[in-house]
Amino acid sequence: MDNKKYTIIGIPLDCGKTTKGCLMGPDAYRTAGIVEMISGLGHYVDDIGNIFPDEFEENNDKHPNLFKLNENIAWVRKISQIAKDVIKNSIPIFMGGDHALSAGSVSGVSAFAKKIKKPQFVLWLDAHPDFHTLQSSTSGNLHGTPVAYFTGQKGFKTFPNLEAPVPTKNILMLGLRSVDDAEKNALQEFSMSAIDMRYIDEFGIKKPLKKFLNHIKDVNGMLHLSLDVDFLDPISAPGVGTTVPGGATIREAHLVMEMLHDSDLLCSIDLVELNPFLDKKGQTAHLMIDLLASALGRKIFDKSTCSYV
Ligand SMILES: [Mn+2]
Repeated sequence: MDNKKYTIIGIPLDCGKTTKGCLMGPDAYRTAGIVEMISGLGHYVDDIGNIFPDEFEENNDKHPNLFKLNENIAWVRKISQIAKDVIKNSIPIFMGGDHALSAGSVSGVSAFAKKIKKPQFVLWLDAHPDFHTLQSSTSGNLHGTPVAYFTGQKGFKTFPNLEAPVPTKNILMLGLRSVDDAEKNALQEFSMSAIDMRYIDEFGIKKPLKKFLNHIKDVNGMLHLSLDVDFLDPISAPGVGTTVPGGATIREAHLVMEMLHDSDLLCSIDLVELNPFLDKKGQTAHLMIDLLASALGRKIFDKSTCSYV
């Protein structure tokens, strides 16, 4: 097995929505043993601790309908800077924090991909597409907007300048089951590969992912994984503020992670939306770490032990 170098970045960002608790995410992952898991698989791991944004103006009078806009912008700037730096010589794991952080992580890693002349791809595992613009968002919660930002949609003038927008055709979304009308129209307009649970029920999760991974390999691309807790069914993953019934099963999620490991394409990872305040005795934190372990090379068997297969 190839040993890799991972850098863990704690991002206690909790301003992408009004429900509080994601700020405890990084410490919950540490408590559940994320560092020990990664080193136990034979990898090198460096936990650089939690990061925080530079100073920002709290006053948000110009956009009162957007929740904590200035704080979100300050976070995106900081996360993007750190992402650009860390990805130079390791695989960053952005430990959230809510999904607003991906505006920073993805914009940072895609700027690096552009610099080394590789196409950036994103696998978005989520119940929601998070493809709202600042204008289309009715909730005003910015954790519903990162995909629109990092794909270069209009209306993010107040945000940090985007160095390398990710083309919408380079994104695969899996697990969708809560999409509002504005997002439905936008996904269709941009021909986004957005796979909902109905598709997964009928045809399985393997086929679209395999096709996506083969394509990334063909064009020598870089792959960012963004794993939202609410991709999973809330029965197995209750520790999130945006539960939607009917999500991916534990086995479906592990299959995705094992396929990601087999592809050897992962360059950066977000673990987002864990809310330990809503979790049940660490169940969700442990599940997220088990899934990460599969993506990093943990296997049930190294080889088949049965002569009948
Ligand atoms: Mn999300």
